[in-house]
Amino acid sequence: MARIDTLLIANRGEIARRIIRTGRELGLTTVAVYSDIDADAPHVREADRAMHLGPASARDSYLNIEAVLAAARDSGADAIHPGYGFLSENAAFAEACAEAGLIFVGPAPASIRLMGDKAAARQRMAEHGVPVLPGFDREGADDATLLREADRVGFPLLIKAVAGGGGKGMRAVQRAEEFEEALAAARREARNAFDDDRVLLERYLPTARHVEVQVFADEHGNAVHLFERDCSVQRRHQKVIEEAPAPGLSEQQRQELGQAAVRAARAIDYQGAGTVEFLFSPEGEFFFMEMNTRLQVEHPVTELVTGEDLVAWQLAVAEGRPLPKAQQDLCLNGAAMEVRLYAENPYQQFLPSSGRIDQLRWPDGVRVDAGVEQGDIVSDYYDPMIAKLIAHGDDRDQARRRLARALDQLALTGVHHNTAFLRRVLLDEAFAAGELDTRLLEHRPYLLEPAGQAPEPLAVAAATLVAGQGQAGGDPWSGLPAWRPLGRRRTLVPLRVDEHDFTVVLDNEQATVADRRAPYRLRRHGDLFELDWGEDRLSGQALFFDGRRLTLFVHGQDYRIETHPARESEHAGGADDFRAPMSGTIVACHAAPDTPVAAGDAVITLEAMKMEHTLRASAPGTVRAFLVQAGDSVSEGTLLVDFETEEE
Ligand code: MV4
Repeated sequence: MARIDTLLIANRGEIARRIIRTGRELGLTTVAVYSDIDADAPHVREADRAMHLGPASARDSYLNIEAVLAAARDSGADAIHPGYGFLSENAAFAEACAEAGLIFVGPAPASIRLMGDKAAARQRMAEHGVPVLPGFDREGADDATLLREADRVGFPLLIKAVAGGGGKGMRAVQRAEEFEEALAAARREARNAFDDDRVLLERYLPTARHVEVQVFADEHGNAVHLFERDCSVQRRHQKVIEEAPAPGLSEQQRQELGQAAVRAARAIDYQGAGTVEFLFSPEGEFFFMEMNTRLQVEHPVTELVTGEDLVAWQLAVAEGRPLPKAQQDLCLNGAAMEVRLYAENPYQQFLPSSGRIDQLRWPDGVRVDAGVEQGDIVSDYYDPMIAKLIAHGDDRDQARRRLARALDQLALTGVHHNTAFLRRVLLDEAFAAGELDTRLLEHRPYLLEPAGQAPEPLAVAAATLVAGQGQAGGDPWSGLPAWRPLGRRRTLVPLRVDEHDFTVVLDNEQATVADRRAPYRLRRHGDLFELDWGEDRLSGQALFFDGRRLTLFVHGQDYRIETHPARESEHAGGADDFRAPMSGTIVACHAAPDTPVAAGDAVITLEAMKMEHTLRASAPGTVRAFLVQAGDSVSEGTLLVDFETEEE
């Protein structure tokens, strides 16, 4: 039995931190590696030691086998954990580790190689009674043979790259007439992507779920599964939400799936952590898709429902110890759900967004596996995942609601992110009902579209927060100019929410904005707030005061609120004639609404410091509405009149 004292983590970001955490708990010395731009990255700060690899580009650093092995040698590491991505499924790297006398925390090179060949994997599975879809996977078939076999397999079918995986180099073919052209395209794509143009054919299952099973095996002949995860919600083969257990499976289906996955692991003499992916049909049949020979991004949902530490399991297997538990000692507890928070721009086809994380506050009540903290950089060299948020609950709906609530309590600025999108999916009716399939997002394109929050409730929330400032000590918003009522019934708060100007009138527990007047109630706990305004309910965070700026985080989106819009702004025409020049009380409104007013006409009068000030139109126009009435107290800068100047 080998012993691991010093563990080098050949990765970065959240997964490096995740592995360091368990390494530390187990009393190991942890060694991080880093590229030029990661010298101050969180995983480097947290490891016991850190070794420099090379330039920022992954090829020169985290993918550089020689550099990683040199770092292991120089740091005295006896094992390397590859995490996911980078070198984790590189058989040559696993081999090089063995040759250098290092333990590779993962399966044997032969297992990685076999599962990397999708045709060989399919054949091996079929031989061992793991269900596969009808297909054709014989080595070295020419195009004429493939065309003949396509007819036998039947349409629609998929052409898959043998060297592919994760959806790369995949082509659906609906009819025989389209086959030859699709084959040529698939081969071209595969040659470009993998330098290998071999393909296989498989009957296409158009509506199916992605259900995968976590398996573990050791060198003593033990193999178990840790139940399944449903990862059906994907966007362009990128997983968006993962959960365990898969909703709607019967106990019998769950057992059959688990047993098939264990058969798959045994079929290739597997060791360590693996994931067997299945397509799960609406009829409840399942078919082998592929096997991932690494710890997966979504492993935390399995950890939350089993209570096991999968990294600790991996290290046990790597040391040659038996699996920590037998199948009958493993059980499911409740449900867990994970979302992947990405630095990407929903306004630009979800392109990666890079930059410094200016402001960041993680929510309570969920597990957060994050790659960055406030002040850290999301660079465009690596995967733009910021964090995974994982909720546990007694059942699926509780986990789902906890996760949605956590997204409401997340605060993040500096990069674009997909929080609002994730929240919309979590709250989607079909998703909430557990009606999962891999085309859920395709069928609901509106979930992908950025939907701006209706600004009126936001304005009310901002105004009440601002008006209520000073009620509790040590508020983050105590630096704001005060908008308290000056001894009278009404308070007016001028605001700019993004590009929109509002004046919110608060009186007698009623808030008025635009033409809507409704009772409001605001509750606050620290930075969190919850507003009821008529039928609307809005909850979020109010944060980060910067002079006159308030940032509200509502429903995953951040809104900049200026609480005292500057006079010299681009605000339309003569309206700025009618801001209160100083704090005071309205005495009279002179002009009639919707009636023309000439330049120089008196429009409104206020009293301040025992003097009356009459505000006049500087140009001809029309009073659209008075935003105040006689007797109101107003503070300096308050917009008093909605005034429209005449077109020139
Ligand atoms: C399929 C399939 C339907 N029928 N195979 C996508 C990734 C790769 N692992 C294989 N994939 C698929 N293989 C057959 N015979 C549908 C997909 C698929 C998919 C699978 C899981 C999650 C999302 C998906 C999105 C599109 C296609």
